[in-house]
Amino acid sequence: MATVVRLAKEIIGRRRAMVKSSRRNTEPTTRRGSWYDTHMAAASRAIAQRIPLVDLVLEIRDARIPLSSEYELLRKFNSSSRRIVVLNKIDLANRSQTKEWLSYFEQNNCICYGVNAHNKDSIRQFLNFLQSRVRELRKKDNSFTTTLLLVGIPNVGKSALANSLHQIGRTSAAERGRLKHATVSPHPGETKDISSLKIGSHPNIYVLDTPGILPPEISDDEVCLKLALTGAISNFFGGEKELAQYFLTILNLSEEYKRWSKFIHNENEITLTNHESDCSSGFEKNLKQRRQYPTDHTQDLIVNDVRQTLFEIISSFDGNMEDEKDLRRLIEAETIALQKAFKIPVELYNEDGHCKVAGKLLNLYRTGRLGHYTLDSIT
Ligand SMILES: Nc1nc2c(ncn2[C@@H]2O[C@H](COP(=O)(O)OP(=O)(O)OP(=O)(O)O)[C@@H](O)[C@H]2O)c(=O)[nH]1
Ligand SMILES: [Mg+2]
Repeated sequence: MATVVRLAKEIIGRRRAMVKSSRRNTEPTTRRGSWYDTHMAAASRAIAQRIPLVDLVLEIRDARIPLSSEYELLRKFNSSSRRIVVLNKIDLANRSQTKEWLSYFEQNNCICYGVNAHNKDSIRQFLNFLQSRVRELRKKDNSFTTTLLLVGIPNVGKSALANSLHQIGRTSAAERGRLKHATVSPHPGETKDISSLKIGSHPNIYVLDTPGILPPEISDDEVCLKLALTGAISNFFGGEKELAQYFLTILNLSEEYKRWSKFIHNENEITLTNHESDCSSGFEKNLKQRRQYPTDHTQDLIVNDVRQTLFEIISSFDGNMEDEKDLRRLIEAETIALQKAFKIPVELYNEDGHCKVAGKLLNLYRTGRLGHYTLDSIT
């Protein structure tokens, strides 16, 4: 982990120097985020006013960065029984590290729950958990309606969670026709207003989906990198190339790539691209379905080529991973080789090609097709 941190700092340092010189030193480089606009400031005030009025506050965090995705507005909120930390996107995080994080929060007297907003079973269980919390609350107070406030930094999946809870939780036939929909997007900053969705009847339970909020300034550069890599910040002062280098550092130092050895020589076989693929019967079902309904596998083949390329380069690497110079050499070799795997036209095999590789690599990482990494570690 120390190597990741050192290399991350070096990547940021290089980028800062570049940005500074391109501005001819007229503007200081700053960590003040261009993400914090008047919209976010207004939303932040509106949410702060709601916090004391609701029954429960669900702080949605990204399971890949359980600490770095902390919601600053809640730091001063000390009602531990009214606050639940929800680690969303568990399908993208390292499974055993998620377990460790959940027990870490519990040990620190924080109610915590891990969920995947795209998985119906996970949402059903989460809904049961929320209903039992609501029943606890109602023992003390008999009001008919319970309101849960979903808060979090941008892009952690608040709207996706609100939609899934709404779809599964609204129960009566009359309500089925009135399905609401919060807009979900891979880009941060999609939700602009607070909206209410019903997720349960008898007693009535509502969730309030809110815009994502980040602090105006983030002093820790590595936190900035993690937020940008996971998609919470889009206009990060570093570019995609730096982010991709950061991701490759993490990938090179993890064991994840070793799992790809078993797929590399079966080019005629249908490849694995999703999280279930690693071990479960879900994969076999998936495979049967794919065999029954042949589709365009171009994307799958590219993912397989990318895995194969990375596997071959890392496993034949003769340098020392703990040495930054060696690691940089490895990343350079990977970037060059990935141009072919990503089918980038040969005439772009230069800086342009490297930028394209970076964009495509980040996309694969963010959709979980290059493994499952938890970027924060418990110290
Ligand atoms: N793999 C995975 N993707 C998810 C999950 N939840 C949400 N997403 C994806 O993450 C992206 C962001 O989801 P949103 O629900 O728009 O996030 P948000 O927190 O509402 O974002 P803002 O409105 O910008 O604050 C979308 O591409 C979702 O499809 C999850 O549990 N797993
Ligand atoms: Mg949203």
